[in-house]
Amino acid sequence: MEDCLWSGRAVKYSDDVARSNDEVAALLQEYADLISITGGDAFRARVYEKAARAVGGHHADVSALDLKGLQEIPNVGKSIAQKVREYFDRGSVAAVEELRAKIPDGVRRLTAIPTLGPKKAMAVYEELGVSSVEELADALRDERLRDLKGFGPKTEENIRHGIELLRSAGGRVQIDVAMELAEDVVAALSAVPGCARCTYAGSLRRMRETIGDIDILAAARQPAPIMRVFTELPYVTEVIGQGGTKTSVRTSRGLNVDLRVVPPDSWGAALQYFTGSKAHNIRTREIAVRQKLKLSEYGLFDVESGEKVVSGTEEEVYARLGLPWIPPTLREDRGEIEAGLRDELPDLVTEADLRGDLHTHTDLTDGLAPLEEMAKAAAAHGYAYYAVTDHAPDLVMQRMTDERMLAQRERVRELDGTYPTKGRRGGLRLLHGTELNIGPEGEVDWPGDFLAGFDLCVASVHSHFRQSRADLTRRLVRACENPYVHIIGHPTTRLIGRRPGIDADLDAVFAACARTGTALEINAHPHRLDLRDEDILRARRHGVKFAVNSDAHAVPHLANTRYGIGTAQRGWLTGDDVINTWPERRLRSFLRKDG
Ligand code: DGT
Ligand code: CA
Ligand code: CA
Ligand code: ZN
Repeated sequence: MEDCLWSGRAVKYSDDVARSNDEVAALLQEYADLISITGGDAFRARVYEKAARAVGGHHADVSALDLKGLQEIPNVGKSIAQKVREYFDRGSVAAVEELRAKIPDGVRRLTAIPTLGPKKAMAVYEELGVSSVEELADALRDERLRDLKGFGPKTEENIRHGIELLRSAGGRVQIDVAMELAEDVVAALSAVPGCARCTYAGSLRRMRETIGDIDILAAARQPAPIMRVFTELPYVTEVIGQGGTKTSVRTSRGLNVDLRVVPPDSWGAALQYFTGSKAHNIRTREIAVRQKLKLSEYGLFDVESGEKVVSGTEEEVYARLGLPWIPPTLREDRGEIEAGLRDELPDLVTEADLRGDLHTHTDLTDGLAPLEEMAKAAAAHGYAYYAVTDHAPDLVMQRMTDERMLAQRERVRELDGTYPTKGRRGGLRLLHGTELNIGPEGEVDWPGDFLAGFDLCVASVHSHFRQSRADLTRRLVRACENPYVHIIGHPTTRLIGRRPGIDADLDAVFAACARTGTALEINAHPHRLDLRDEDILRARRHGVKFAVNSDAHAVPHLANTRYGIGTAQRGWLTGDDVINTWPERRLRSFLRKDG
């Protein structure tokens, strides 16, 4: 369970000791701040503060320590050790997220500045009414921060530096951060009189897992009014470049936005150009050249006459090149041109194809919402079936027991079929499942007779990420061979920008999945997107089936499946490849391993 608070930052890979320990120290310090800000127990806040300092100064890499090792650090007790493990295993800590969610939006925006903690953010918000990075920069310039208690010249310098860091964040951001901002910009510009069309292009339209900058395209006869509204959007902090039809801006969200305004009769060519990828465009341009056409950002032209070929839509552009329309998620020059020329493009899976979600949590473990709320939301989403898969006991911090699991099962059975589903006949079918932990030897939490009681078992690696390649491979293959395991959850365990995937022989794992009828998850959380697109392409060649799951820990996470579907499309998957697009009967037959 993660929200977007930190995700506006640059995403970088780094795995060194200092980095892990600093991350945890910052997290614990933040938690201490959040406890005080939200009026929690002062003693408890101090306990976390002390632990933060101890972790920050610890000599060994805390990410490599287990619960016992963590508790050997001074001032780190069991509950803190569990939070640290949770952070490395899941990428976030439920208790921290819960408190973060209680903080006003303005304060959250301010804490996007890497050097501004929640306590100081709360102070400037409450004392000065400052609720954006831009306003904070103004307050700094007007020397209004000086009068606040606890704000010295050193603090000012830190904040100034933090704002610079945020603005210059040259790195890439996660797709959800970019998507939220892009949808906002598109909505604002579409409302401008004279704007005939507006959409986002670039890597975001191709649904890449991280986004360098946002490319917005608008069609209008008069660019000026659209440009003006664009530069005046509240989160635009600086105009970097401006020409007649192009404007580039920095935003307070940690990424830049490029806007192009083109005449309506060039829309198709411009959209095709700015969607990319560059590699795909090079191929389409070559095809154009062979047909005595010139394809550029300005449109499609006849080379001999120099005349513009009307290209109102992308379909027209592709048709002119002798190609069917190619879905943006395929435009990476990974064979889509050849497949298009042969008219063999895959019939890609879409969000509308999904009939259910097969990996979700409730507040019985680390989810935020009770079973009833999650199920109700799933029904409202239009799903036909929905699997509840809370954590199994080996993830000790989740305190699962047989009794609690069986009590949940009873409740799931009572609720099965009772939630009317939007646009479908019959109520939402609930499956009772669990997310098992794949142990260091490939073993899972429960013996077969207990596992047999579940409708569905997801099995995931949550620990011992640094075993040898041979061990990690054997571990995953064993999990596949377990007759009660149906889906391997977030198969590589990577966290985008934070933790690389485990070093296993994926081809061996994919072969085992195909052989045993075990599906691979495409975990749709934007921090994970695991499997990633390239691995999906490989797995598909082995004949593996997939499940696009939200791994939701709260109701809003159910909607993350859009990113999972984007990733599945980038892996060329069709509905037939994805088990949770199948009718319930076919799914149940797969789960019984009927073949
Ligand atoms: P990003 O921003 O790094 O996530 O990736 P893109 O693909 O959005 O790249 P960006 O923003 O530099 O450019 C947007 C699109 O514009 C790109 O996908 C294709 C097109 N484009 C940009 N520069 C070139 C170029 O030099 N040649 C060609 N053929 N196309 C280009
Ligand atoms: Ca871009
Ligand atoms: Ca760009
Ligand atoms: Zn999960």
